[in-house]
Amino acid sequence: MGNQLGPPARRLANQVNDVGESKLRLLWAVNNRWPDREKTTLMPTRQRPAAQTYHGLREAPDTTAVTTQARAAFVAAHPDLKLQPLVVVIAAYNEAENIGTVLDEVPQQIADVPVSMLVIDDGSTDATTEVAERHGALVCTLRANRGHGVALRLGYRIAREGGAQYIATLDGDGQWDPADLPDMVSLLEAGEADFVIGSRQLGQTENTEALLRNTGVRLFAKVVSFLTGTQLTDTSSGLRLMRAGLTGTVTQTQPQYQTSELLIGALLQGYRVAEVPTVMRRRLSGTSRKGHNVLYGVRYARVIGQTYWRERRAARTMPPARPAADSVPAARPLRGPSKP
Ligand SMILES: Nc1nc2c(ncn2[C@@H]2O[C@H](COP(=O)(O)OP(=O)(O)OP(=O)(O)O)[C@@H](O)[C@H]2O)c(=O)[nH]1
Ligand SMILES: [Mg+2]
Repeated sequence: MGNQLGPPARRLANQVNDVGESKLRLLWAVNNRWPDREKTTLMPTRQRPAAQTYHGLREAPDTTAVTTQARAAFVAAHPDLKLQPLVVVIAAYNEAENIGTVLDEVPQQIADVPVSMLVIDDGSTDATTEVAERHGALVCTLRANRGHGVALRLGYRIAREGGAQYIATLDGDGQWDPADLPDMVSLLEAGEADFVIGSRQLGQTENTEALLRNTGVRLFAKVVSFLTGTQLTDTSSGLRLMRAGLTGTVTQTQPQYQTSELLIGALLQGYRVAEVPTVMRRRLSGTSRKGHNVLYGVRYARVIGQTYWRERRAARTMPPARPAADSVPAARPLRGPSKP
């Protein structure tokens, strides 16, 4: 298959590295399918770390191998790990300049609940892992970038296995403020919700010039509200808090566009979702690792549609996943307290 590529594609393939893995990925991107390893002739490569952001709507075929290896290395480095009841999971990709400040903002206790910090470094080519470790986080490092969703799922799994009761997510660039977490924890502690989202629509965003993104946030919130019957204002917030078990029962397959998949799945499985106002800040430094353009919006919309149909079908045939012991009414629109 490699021999069928034209000179420009071959030149490009030569620039990619990671001992063949990235080259396979590039061939896959060019041909829109994963090449047969046996039949692929790989050109000699320069040894450089992988540096591509993964944007596929399906996991790359080697994702399980990459995450299994990362988890095994993490477990070997931290045998008998016992995490605190609240684990803050941060998936980071090339955030060495920001991750230290983000971690420094996370308190050791949130609403009296002790906190562990877990960073999943998704194949960064900078010093994200080293900086995160210096700032007190446990770090699990993937050898190649396999997507925000993949990294978070690995983080959720490690958190659950370490005994977490609640899992919070933040981004690695400082846009979400952990100062909002105490209100969110209180809602879970009071048994009023299973999943709490920090909403920039109920609060505000400092990225007022990002018209396309802000319009998308409003539009997708309306679409998901309509589909799920739950009034939502922000479906793509990176500031979230949930019961740890929820992350194990909601189906998640998206490598990159993971927020709406988790949210729609949770709602259709009967989990109660609440929103609290938050301020979305500007990135501490650098530019978006994902990019914001029409294509991003189209992919996001596709994930909403696919997830909705999949979960609706599943909801018809399976009982709700939310544990019956949580003896509070099933999903209903809920809002957290407004900030003064
Ligand atoms: N694991 C993983 N994380 C990613 C990837 N791309 C981005 N991230 C992380 O996901 C978070 C959000 O990504 P951003 O690039 O900041 O996207 P954004 O917040 O929508 O865009 P900006 O507002 O421009 O920052 C950050 O913590 C990134 O480091 C990726 O491919 N894998
Ligand atoms: Mg960001």
